[in-house]
Amino acid sequence: MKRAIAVALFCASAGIASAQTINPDFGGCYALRHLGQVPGVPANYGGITFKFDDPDVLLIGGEANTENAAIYAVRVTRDAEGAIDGFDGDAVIFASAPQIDGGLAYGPDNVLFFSGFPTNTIGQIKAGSTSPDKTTNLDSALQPSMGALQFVPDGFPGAGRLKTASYSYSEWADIPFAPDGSGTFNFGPTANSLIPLSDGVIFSNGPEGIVYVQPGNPGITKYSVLISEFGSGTVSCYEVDSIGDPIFSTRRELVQGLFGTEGGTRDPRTGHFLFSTYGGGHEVVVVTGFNTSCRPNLNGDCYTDDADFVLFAPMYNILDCADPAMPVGCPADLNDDGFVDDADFVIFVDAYNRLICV
Ligand SMILES: [Ca+2]
Ligand SMILES: [Ca+2]
Ligand SMILES: [Ca+2]
Repeated sequence: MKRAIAVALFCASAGIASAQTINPDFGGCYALRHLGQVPGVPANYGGITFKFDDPDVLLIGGEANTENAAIYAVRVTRDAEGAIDGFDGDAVIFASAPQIDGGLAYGPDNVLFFSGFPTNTIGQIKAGSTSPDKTTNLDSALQPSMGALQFVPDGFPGAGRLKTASYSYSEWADIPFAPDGSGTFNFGPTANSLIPLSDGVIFSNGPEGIVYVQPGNPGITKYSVLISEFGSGTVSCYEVDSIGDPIFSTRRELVQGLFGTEGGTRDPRTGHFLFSTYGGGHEVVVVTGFNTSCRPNLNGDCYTDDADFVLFAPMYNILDCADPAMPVGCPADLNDDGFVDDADFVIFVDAYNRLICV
């Protein structure tokens, strides 16, 4: 078992954090693991994701924001606990992706979507294609330029919706989309929602990567989204609303002191969070300590233990999620059937017996 070391960083009030740290307010369960540069991928790095049919192949943008940009594929290596610890050989070109920025994600039918900067475009690459099958400008829906994009994963509020964010305006958008009959998709013309990701200062946070994280992860008790923020040199965590949009007032910085925070994704095997950096060291960083599913960890610390049972038991006694006495969100309804009963207790006990959520 590896434990994160909570590093207290003290810096002058007017100074800039010079080291990369995990915010200890998240419980001390997370740790940074620097994988370094990806062999064979030219700087600067853009978005990252895992190949839809191989959880050990990482896709990453190279020569980001240029006409020559491409998506590269590289196989990852893992330690004895299954956590990613490096790369196996040189990356190879997977597909061209002109202007690729921080957004790279699979959508319906395993079409690979990427954001383009400063063109404010979404490119779409069908499975098997080695160049974009379609590129669409989104100026009518979103202030130029993206930035980021992501689809809300299954099981989250707003599952299946497409989210983007303007880097230049630090503004988040929910974008409508529909099949175009050719295996790709049409967008817009206007956003379903527009959410400022700054407190009024244009170019402040600079969103680049979007990654959803579920409750039960340390320090996270509600459905949330991590945003790689280039402008502020952070990865920040926001609770999300009923359609998966971030609630700005809940912003908390998870990783601080970064330079060039770019795309983000999660390891399909472990749930660990990975992000790339653009410029500076241009590298890939893993944040260990996330899990794929640990909702019985009701208090959001590192373990499922007696402290969680103390929260579970009264909800089990209330039983009905519709009962006014039930805590908001009925968090102990672990199978989402509207009741906290023996079926949930079985799920709870399994996690309790394992103690550590991995
Ligand atoms: Ca960028
Ligand atoms: Ca706990
Ligand atoms: Ca239940």
